[in-house]
Amino acid sequence: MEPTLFSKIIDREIPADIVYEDDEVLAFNDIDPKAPTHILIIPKKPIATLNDIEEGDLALIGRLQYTAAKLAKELGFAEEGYRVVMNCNEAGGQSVYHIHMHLLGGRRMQWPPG
Ligand code: D5M
Repeated sequence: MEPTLFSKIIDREIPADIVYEDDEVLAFNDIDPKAPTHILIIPKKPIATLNDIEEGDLALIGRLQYTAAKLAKELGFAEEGYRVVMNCNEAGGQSVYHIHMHLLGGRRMQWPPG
């Protein structure tokens, strides 16, 4: 897989506003926030799209969701509510081909999304 913007953030080749990191996961503020809190949670393992997840990645994907809930609790909007979104491929709105979970909080969300 070609290095993406997000692998460069993992490798500290380009800066990001990192809010959480462990051995497997990195979370940083989205550069173009769509809510008062908009964090991207990514695996350090490069996986291009949701379609490329393998059975061996299942715990890692769970860790992304676990991290989202943990951050929502720490930031104080877990009870009020929040949204997580993962876009897949062009029609799904994916622009960076390293899977990422958007954590959006701090405002009331609309449904359906655009
Ligand atoms: O989401 C890709 C997201 O990545 C989009 O919300 C903008 C964000 N982005 C792009 N470049 C950066 C940098 N350098 N730092 C932080 N956030 C960034 P997608 O679901 O692929 O459309």
